Parts: sequence; structure tokens; C-alpha cells
Amino acid sequence: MTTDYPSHIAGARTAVPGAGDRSDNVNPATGAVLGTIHHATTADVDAAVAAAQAAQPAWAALTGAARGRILKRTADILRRDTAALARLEVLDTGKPISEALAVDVSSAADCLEFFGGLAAAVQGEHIPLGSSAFAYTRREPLGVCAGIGAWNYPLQIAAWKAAPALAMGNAMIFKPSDMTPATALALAEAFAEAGLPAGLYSVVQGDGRIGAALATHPDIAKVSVTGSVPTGHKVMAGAAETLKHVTMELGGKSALIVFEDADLENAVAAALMANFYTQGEVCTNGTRVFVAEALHDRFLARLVERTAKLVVGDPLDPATHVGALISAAHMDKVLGFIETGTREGAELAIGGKRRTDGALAAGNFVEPTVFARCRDGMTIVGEEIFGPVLSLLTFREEAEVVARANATPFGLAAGLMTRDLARAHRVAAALEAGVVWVNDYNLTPIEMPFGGVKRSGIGRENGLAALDAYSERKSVYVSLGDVDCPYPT
Ligand code: TXE
Repeated sequence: MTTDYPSHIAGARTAVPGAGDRSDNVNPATGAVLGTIHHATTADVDAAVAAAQAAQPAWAALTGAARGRILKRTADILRRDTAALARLEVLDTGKPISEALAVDVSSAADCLEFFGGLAAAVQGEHIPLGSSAFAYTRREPLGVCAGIGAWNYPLQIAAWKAAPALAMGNAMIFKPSDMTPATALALAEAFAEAGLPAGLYSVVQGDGRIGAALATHPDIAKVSVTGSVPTGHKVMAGAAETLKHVTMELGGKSALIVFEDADLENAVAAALMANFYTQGEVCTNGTRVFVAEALHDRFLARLVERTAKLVVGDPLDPATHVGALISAAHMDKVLGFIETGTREGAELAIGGKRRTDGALAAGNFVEPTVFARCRDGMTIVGEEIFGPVLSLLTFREEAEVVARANATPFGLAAGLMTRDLARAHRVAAALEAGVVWVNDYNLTPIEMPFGGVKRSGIGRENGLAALDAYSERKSVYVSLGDVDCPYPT
């Protein structure tokens, strides 16, 4: 049985078939067609914008507490429906069910809860200006905001954009990736059940063309995109026409640095977390693992030993650690990088092949792969692969490794493993990255601002910073005396 994935505009699913293009939603693990995505048209985008404009002023006029209650109710609904939502996410993305249950759904619920709680705490400032005047600031919503999502964390991305936008009194129109249409739609239904008025969260299905229609729409005030660097360029250029606010969560080629004094087991565990979660399709992945020369052989041996134990398999099986890559085309790209790595002289320590045994033959499965003895100039060390491919490099000096870690146009994340407190903070400060993990990797609690520097992005999601990203500060100057005017009376 297949499903239809229409848009969800003004509180309801749109008609099926719609007037726009159609495409198949394919299960990456089996190649089976899950259903038909009914792409929005630009007229649908206009309808979503009109519905948002109609609903947003009354929403902004509510108390923060009233808005927050609806967000928190939505979080409860997501938690109640965790099993069903996790399954939807697995069918669309190919990621292991154990991850979808533990991370994807709860991260979205945490986000709605966090911003639901904060909505009532948003305050302006009072600015004293002597005895005859003062000023104050009002935190005002931007109006209609747009979110454009990637396919690796569809529900989490939709929540990370919608929750702070709605908490601040905006409306959100969200476009999921056309490879993962299901859970943004499920979120629309959870919002409706929680009592969110129609028009405040709409979903428009489609590809980059619908994304571009959002980025350039004259009545949309802000666009937040999660995706590749080239898409970020296009969205920002489109948004420039109407001078929109932008938040850009783009790609990365992050470094994980393992110093000589690191706890070996923790360092290996962090390297696994930094590379093989969601089959390596994580923007923050620490794919360049720099290990102190003195630790290298022991680290590599243990890394290979633990990688060999990872179960590649059916994403719906709770025992699976590594699922299917998003599409056959993406798998071919990842396998191409692996081939290039070998050709350029990296040593394949483990993995490197597509898995085609039994039922896996129908899906996009690639073994977790470790390349040892990599060098900085290699293609696999320079480019974002977005698959389960770890490049191991060695270093001698702290200053040397920091310089090499920073020698990339990207700047999303970094990690370091050491027992030396001073070094930890010195290196965290020196790394050019939006997020640095000390003695761990890839944790993104909702309380912590998240985003990149350099080509990895602009702006921050999560934490208190996200409220700034979805609001303006209006300054109100109040005079308590007469107007001091130099002109003749
Ligand atoms: O990203 P795209 P994809 C990176 C990663 C991956 C690559 C491709 O390197 O291999 O991106 O993934 C919409 N105007 N990341 O193809 O193409 C598009 O429809 C407006 C990093 O998913 O950048 C989708 O909804 N929108 C990332 C979204 O942008 C446009 C996670 C992302 O698509 C558009 C996933 C346009 N001109 C992939 N063109 C991360 N940072 O987490 C496309 N889109």
C-alpha cells in the first residue's frame, strides 16, 4: 500500500492529486515506492503565505504563555506518537530505528518543550537616558518565516525551525526535502491536534524550485535553510532581493583531535559517534580524525576492532547500527569517494564496500569505512562525503594540528579529546568552528546554540540565540519633557 504526501496549507492537507509535479518517495533500504509526493505549485506557496499572513497577527497578540502551551502540547503529542513517528522517519531516511527512537523524535519534542517554556520569558529592555527620557525595546516577530529542510533529520529540522519561530509569534512555512516528505506533515497534524490555529505552520512539498519560491517570496521575512553549501549560496542570493533575514545551516568537514593524553576508549567511542551515526549523513561529523602520533597504532587497532562489530542491516531492526544511505545516487557518490581515497594512496583499514548480501541488495548500504594514513591534500580529507567514511591522520604538535584542522573553508564543528584542562580550552578557542565538543562528539542539546562559521553557515539555531533569529528589537524612545528644538519659535 502506498501513501500520498500532499502539502498541508491553512490547517488541512491539500487536494490529491494537486496541480503540481509528482514524484515517488522511495524507501532507501528496499527501493520500494512508499508513495507519491504531490509537489506544491507557486500558487500553493502564495496560498500558504496568505494563510500565514491572516493568522499571524492574532497569534503574535497572544501572551507568550498561551503560545507556549500549544508548543508544549505538541511536544507531548510527539512523545505519545514516538513509535509511529520514528518508523516514518526510518522509512523515509533509512536511518536505524534505534536512533530515530532515541534521538530524532525526542530532539523534536525537546525543542518544542524548550521554546514553549521560553515563550513566556521573552522580555524587552529598559534603557535609562537621564531624567528627561528613557527608551525601551520590544521583541517583535518578523511575520511570515520559511524553513527549508534537508533529508538527514527531517522531523528534527522542521521542529528546530518551527518551534522558535512560533514561540516568538511568527508563522512558519516549511518545505521538507523531496526525499523525506512524511514527518514534516506529521508535525503539521500534531500542531493542529494541539490547537495551533490554521495557517501558522504550513508544509509545502517540492524540490529546489519550491525552496526558491520561498526564498524569493516578497511577503516572507526570513528564510532558514539546512542543506549543502551551494544551496545556501542560492537561497541567500534569492533572499537578498527582498533583504530577508537568513539562517544557514550548511555542510562541514569537521575535525576530531585526539591528543596523546586522551582516554583511548573514549576517544575511539567519540570517533565512532563522529562518523557512523545516521550512516555518516550528519553535517557536524568529525570526518577528519587527527590522532597524536604516539597513540596512533593503538587507536587504529581499537577503532577497527569496534567498527567491525557494527551491524549494517535493515533499519527497522533494533539491532542495526548502520542503515541505508538516502538514495542510490548518493550511495554512488560515497562509493566514488572511497575509490578516490584508495587511488590517492589512503590505506583502507576496514570497510569500503557496498553491502549486497540478501535483502540488502535492494537498498543503499555501504560498510562503515576507515581510511588510515591519510594526508591533508587528499580528496577524501578535503570534501564533505556525507557517508560512513572516516579519514585518520596523525600529528605531532598542538599548534600544527590546530592549523591543519582550520585549513578548510568549512567551520561547522570540531571535537577534541584530552585530559589537559588548559589545553582543552585553549584549543577550543583556537578552532574555527561554530560548535566544539570537549571529550565527546555530536551531542546537540536544544539548550546549546548550534550553527557554523565560514562556509558552514550564518546564524544560530537552538538555545536563546534562536529567539533572536526570529525576532526584531524595536527601540521606543520616550521623552518626559519638552522638545528641545533649536529652530526659532
Ligand atoms: O541538499 P540540498 P541535499 C549536504 C551534504 C549532501 C548535500 C546534498 O553535503 O550530500 O547537502 O543534500 C532545497 N532554493 N547536506 O540534496 O540540495 C532542497 O529541496 C531553495 C548537509 O538534500 O542542499 C532541500 O529541501 N531551496 C545538510 C534543501 O534545500 C533549495 C544535510 C537541501 O537541499 C534550492 C543534508 C534552491 N535553489 C545535506 N535547491 C546539513 N547541513 O545538515 C535545493 N533546495
